[in-house]
Amino acid sequence: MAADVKYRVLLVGVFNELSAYKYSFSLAISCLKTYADKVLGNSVNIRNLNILDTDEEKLIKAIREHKPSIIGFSCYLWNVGIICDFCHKVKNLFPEIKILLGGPEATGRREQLLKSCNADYLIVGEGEAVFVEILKHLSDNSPLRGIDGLILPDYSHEEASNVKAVLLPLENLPSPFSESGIPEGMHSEMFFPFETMRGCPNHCSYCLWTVFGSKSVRFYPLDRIASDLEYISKNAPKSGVFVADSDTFINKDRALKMSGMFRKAADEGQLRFVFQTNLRHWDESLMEAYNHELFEINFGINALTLKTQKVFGRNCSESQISAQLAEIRKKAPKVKVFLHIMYACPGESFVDFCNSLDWALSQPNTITLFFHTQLLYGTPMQKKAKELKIVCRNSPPYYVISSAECSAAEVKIEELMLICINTWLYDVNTKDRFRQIVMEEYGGSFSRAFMGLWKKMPSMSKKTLLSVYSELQDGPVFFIDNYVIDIVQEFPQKNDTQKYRCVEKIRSIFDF
Ligand code: B12
Ligand code: SF4
Repeated sequence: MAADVKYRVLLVGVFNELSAYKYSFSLAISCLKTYADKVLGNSVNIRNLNILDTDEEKLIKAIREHKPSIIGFSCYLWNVGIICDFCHKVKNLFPEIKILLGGPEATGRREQLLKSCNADYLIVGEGEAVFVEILKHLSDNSPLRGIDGLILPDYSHEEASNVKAVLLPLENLPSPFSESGIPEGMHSEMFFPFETMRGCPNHCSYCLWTVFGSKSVRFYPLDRIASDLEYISKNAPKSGVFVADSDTFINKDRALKMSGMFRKAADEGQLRFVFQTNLRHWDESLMEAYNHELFEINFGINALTLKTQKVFGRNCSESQISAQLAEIRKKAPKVKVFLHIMYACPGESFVDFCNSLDWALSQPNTITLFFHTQLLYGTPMQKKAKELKIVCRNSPPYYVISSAECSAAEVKIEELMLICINTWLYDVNTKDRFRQIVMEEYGGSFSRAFMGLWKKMPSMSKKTLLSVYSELQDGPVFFIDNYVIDIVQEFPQKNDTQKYRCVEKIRSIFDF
């Protein structure tokens, strides 16, 4: 590539609004820009744009200002619908601009997404190496067909299915934080995804990582992690850092070494860390090392029903889980413990769901987040959907509508239950009274309490609840999951009008 050629690229990260994570930042596009800048130097001019899904005007303004030859969109479940709309608008307004897609939805949907967005290029899996390769080829005017990791619109289904991700050693990747700088305006109380590793050795059937081509686990050097954490704590204090690893604690020695780095950043920069992990990896030494009030640990329980665990590719009994959790509560009392449980899962009946819910809500000092099971494109579970008799929405977020064990009507009751129980349990106006009713009238069973209250509910209240349900269903993608997440983490504020309105209505029917 000639040194004076400026290939202009606009990379776009698109978010929807979660009250818990208001100001977000796309780690994906930062990694891409930092790597391409390092390899291609001044021969490219890449601008990154982080926008909300409502910010179409900002996007158009940035295109007019930056005049890119290529726009790259980072596609996830939460934004792929709006990105498709953006792509069609861009093609209408600026037909000369080429569109590049990447991210988990691009990896899962491949040629089908490329076509529905009318885009020009799509990258499978990790993007750094392929992105640079495309830019090099475009600048040299050499043909793109055959570049590893790339799909073009004229690829057949078979050709697209055979495209494999290209993985680089992590030591070769420059840091999007300490070597690139945090984007302007993101210098305090931000929310940053942060990696200490890539890949996952497990193969949970619902997860895209199994097809990401990254089963081999690769780690970033420890000194880079230390300098990045120091950089964030100095330059964006009081921020939330979401550690985006498959499981930070998979390698115990490393996790123990990193604990001091995380603690230092939490103490000096008041950074709040969110980790994701499997309970199995936790022993006494880890519990003690990570016992810090600014650490939040998300334990992926996913399912208690053994039949479901089998479908997921997991195997851990309820008693093992309870015992391990009790140990963590004892040895790491300062950490905030979140349990992640999926509902509407294959293998789980309505009764199993109720049992899981009651188990989860009886765990002391924990918060449980329930996620609607989704059949992500490209995952083993999606491929086996027919065999498992799962019916799901065919557009994002691909929620399971019914399974062999649970009818659509039962899944709907599960959602109504989650909306009501979470609102009544976390709203200051209802929580004490609701708990008292559960304990005194329903022997501590939240699910039986809901079913009892639902039976007695006047028809006007039922109507109100069903109207909130359909408002949440028809709202932006994931609204029910997002509603519940926001409620348990940071109650929606008055200015968050739609969610707040829903909360008010659910609160009002509690007094029927
Ligand atoms: C951080 C994170 C979040 C944050 C998002 C905030 C944020 N600012 O990013 C939070 C906690 C809010 C979140 C929520 C959810 N998340 Co999430 N999350 C992640 C996580 C852990 C890290 C993402 C990340 O930054 N990775 C690091 C970067 C470097 O990797 P990457 O994103 O894959 O990007 C690389 C490639 O994909 C590619 N690439 C990406 N974009 C582009 C663009 C171009 C142009 C190119 C060329 C290449 C390219 O190159 C990048 C560099 O190699 C991933 C799992 C994971 N570790 O990736 C799940 C993941 C993205 N989340 C997922 C899901 C399902 C959810 C939820 C829907 C869960 C739920 N049921 O509620 C919610 C949705 C919330 C909402 N907004 O509505 C799925 C998405 C699946 C999909 N098909 O999109 C993932 C992949 C987890 C999984 N195991 O399946 N999540
Ligand atoms: S769900 Fe977690 S443990 Fe399972 S394959 Fe995905 S990243 Fe790995």
